[in-house]
Amino acid sequence: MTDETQSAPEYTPTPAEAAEEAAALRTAAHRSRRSFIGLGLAGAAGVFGWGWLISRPQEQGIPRPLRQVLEFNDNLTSAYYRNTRLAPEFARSRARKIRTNGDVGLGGEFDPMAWRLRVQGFAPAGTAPRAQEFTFAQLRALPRTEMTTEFKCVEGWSTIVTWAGVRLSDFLAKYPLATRSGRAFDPNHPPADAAPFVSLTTPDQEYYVGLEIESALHPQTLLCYEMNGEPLSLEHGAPLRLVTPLKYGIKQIKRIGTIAFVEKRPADYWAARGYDWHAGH
Ligand SMILES: Nc1nc2c(c(=O)[nH]1)N[C@H]1C(S)=C(S)[C@@H](COP(=O)(O)O)O[C@H]1N2
Ligand SMILES: [Mo]
Repeated sequence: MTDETQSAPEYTPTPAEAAEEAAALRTAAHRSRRSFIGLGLAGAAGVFGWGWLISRPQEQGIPRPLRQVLEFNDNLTSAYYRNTRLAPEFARSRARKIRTNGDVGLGGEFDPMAWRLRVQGFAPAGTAPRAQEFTFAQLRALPRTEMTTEFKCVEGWSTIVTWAGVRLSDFLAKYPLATRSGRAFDPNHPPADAAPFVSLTTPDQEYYVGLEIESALHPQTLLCYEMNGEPLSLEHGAPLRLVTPLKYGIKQIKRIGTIAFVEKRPADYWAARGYDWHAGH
C-alpha cells in the first residue's frame, strides 16, 4: 500500500517552482488580508509600487514589507481571526500520489450519484434548525479554488497534494447558513451571531469531525472534489471531503454527508480516542 506513495522529500525547488510558490502564497495572503490590504498594504504599494514590494528581501518566501504587514495584522487580530495564518503552498509539479489511510465511515452501500450534502443551519435557541440539501452540481457551480499543500498525518508521514474544490467560506457567502440571522458575512469579520463550531459527519455517521468556525472560514479550508487534477476517488472521500492544511489528516474527513453549524464543541472521532481536539490550528 505504501510503495506507490512518496513522502515530501528534502527538496530544493527550481527557480520556476520557487516563483510559483511565492505567487501562490501571495494570492492566498491577499485573500486573507483583503480588509487589511485596503488599509496598509495598498498604501505601501501605492507609494512604492508592487515592483518595489516584490523586489524586497524575502522572509519565509514573502517580501519583507509584506511580511511585516502580515505580522502586524497577526498581532492585531490573532486572538480571534486565526485565518490570518496560512499553510505553505507548493508548485503543482511537486504534488505526489498520496496513500489511502483510514476508511471509517466509508463502508456499506454508497451511491455517489444519489449523494446529497445536507447542511444544518445555525438555529436561534429554541427553534428548529434550517436544513438544506445540495447536489454535487450546485457545489461545482461555486467558485473553484486549487491549492498545492502538504498533507500531514499524525502517524508521521506527509505528502504534497494538489487539491481543488470550493472554499467553505465561499459556500457560506452564497448560502449563509452559519449565522442565526441567516445573513452572509465577511469571513475575516465573523459577526457575533455566527455559529462558534461546525460538525461534519459521514453519511453513516461513523466518522465525525469538529472544527471551530475560524478554521472553517480559513481561506485554505476546502470542500474538496479533486485530487492531483482528477476527480476524488471513493477511497479518498468522493464525492466531497474536507481539506484544511493547518490541521492533521485526522480532521480531513472523507465522504462528507452532513455539515452542521452548532453552539457547542462537537464530538470528534479521534479526539474521543485521545488525540488533541484541534489537531493543528
Ligand atoms: N471518513 C473518514 N475520513 C477520514 C479518515 C477515516 O478513517 N474516515 N481518516 C483520516 C486520516 S487519519 C487521514 S491521515 C486521512 C487520509 O486521507 P487519504 O486516505 O486521502 O490519504 O483521512 C482522514 N479522513
Ligand atoms: Mo491520519
